[in-house]
Amino acid sequence: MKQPIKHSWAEPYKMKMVELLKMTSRPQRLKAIKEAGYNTFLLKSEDVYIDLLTDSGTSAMSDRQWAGMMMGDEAYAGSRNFFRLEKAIQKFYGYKYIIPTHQGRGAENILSKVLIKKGDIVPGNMYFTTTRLHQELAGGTFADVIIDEAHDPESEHPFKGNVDLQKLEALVKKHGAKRIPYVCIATNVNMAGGQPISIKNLKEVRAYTKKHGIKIIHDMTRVAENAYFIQQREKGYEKKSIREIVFEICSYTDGATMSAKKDALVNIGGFLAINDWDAFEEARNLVVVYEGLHTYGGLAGRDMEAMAIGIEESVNDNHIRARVGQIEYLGHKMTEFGIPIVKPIGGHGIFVDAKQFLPHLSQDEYPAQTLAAEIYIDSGVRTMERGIVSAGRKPNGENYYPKLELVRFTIPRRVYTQAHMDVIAESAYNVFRKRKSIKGLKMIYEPKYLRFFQAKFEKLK
Ligand code: PM9
Repeated sequence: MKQPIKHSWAEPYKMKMVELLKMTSRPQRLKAIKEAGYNTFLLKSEDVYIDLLTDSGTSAMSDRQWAGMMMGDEAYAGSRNFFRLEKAIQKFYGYKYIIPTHQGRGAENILSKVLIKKGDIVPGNMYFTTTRLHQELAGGTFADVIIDEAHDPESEHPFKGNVDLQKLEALVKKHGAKRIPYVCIATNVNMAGGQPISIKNLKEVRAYTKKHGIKIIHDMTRVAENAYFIQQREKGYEKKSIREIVFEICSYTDGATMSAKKDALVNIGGFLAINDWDAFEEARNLVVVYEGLHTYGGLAGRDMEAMAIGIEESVNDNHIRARVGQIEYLGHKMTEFGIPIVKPIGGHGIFVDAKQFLPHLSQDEYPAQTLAAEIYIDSGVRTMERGIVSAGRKPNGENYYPKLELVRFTIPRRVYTQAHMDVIAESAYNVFRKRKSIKGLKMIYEPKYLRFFQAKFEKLK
């Protein structure tokens, strides 16, 4: 008798409704990208075939979530959906006090204003664009304490999101623990390619920060994906459920900012969670200035209900296995075509190494921005630059030159099929074949903040 075959990662859901997509011709796409200043953020979504710009707010909600939307209690104060959300966060993540916000950066703004004083240093396991900007606007300076392997697309380290404790210790020695209000720990580090932190490393960071009276704030935007990699790769966690691992991760931290538009499967929403009463009290007061009353924080009651249900669905083992399985399928396909991607394959997308893909372009010719535009022209697949444009400028005006110059093929949750993954890989391959003839870009408009969203470019001759 032959051995049984292990079931593949097939989706634990079926389709009940579909959204029709517009197909475009190459001349139409050439015109559209030129008009968009070669910035995929400035394309009209109806000119896009497969949209891999982001996994943020692009998930397909379940029938349970849509049913929950009908149960929205739109009272200005004390909506029952807020209490449902508060309960879900306490149950699945274990944080004590909760403030809803319109999305992740709303929580980052309030947290930074509450915890950071001018001149403070905020260590983190790699920067994220909005997170670092809010830290800087509050008078702080971000310091990268991620392990060196995270900056190397070729490194196969299983936990590239880990903190280098020596880097952290050097900061504490240099500035003193009093100047470090918290360490920001992201689960499944976005800018590193969706790479996880291990429980072992997180426990070490907890022990060290506790000794020095420093808080850990958890950017838990993709915590369930991180938990999946722990389950697959970390000794002792093979038999634990995603739900248990997520809860354990949160237990080593003092609070969290969450963009619920990713792991938590909603189209809008976020929250700030904190265990310390005094910090919570101040945050609860500030939220009324920037977001709305502390029981809705910029959201409708129905949004909070969908989030409460999404949180529960996001920690389901079958869901997360299919989620990451689809990304691994695309990553293997790209690797078979010889396309250089960040290794190991991450949790929310495939990150193509534009420096290796277009080695004839200097970083000042924007290789990742160029590649994202070329992929769109080839097939109508929309991706996103994660390199020098995203990195922006230092407060003194100099450009950051990040080691990683990547194009992110971000996969929305529960949206596309395996055949879509095939088309995406084929398009990347078509562009790869003619890569030597591709010319770079020149920036012709640069906004002051988060320039990658609105910058405009022109083709170099
Ligand atoms: N991330 C993303 O596409 C959306 C905006 S930037 C293109 O990856 C982390 C780790 C994020 C994140 C957003 C935010 C901010 C915080 N932390 O977008 O404000 O990946 O909900 O969250 C985006 P909001």
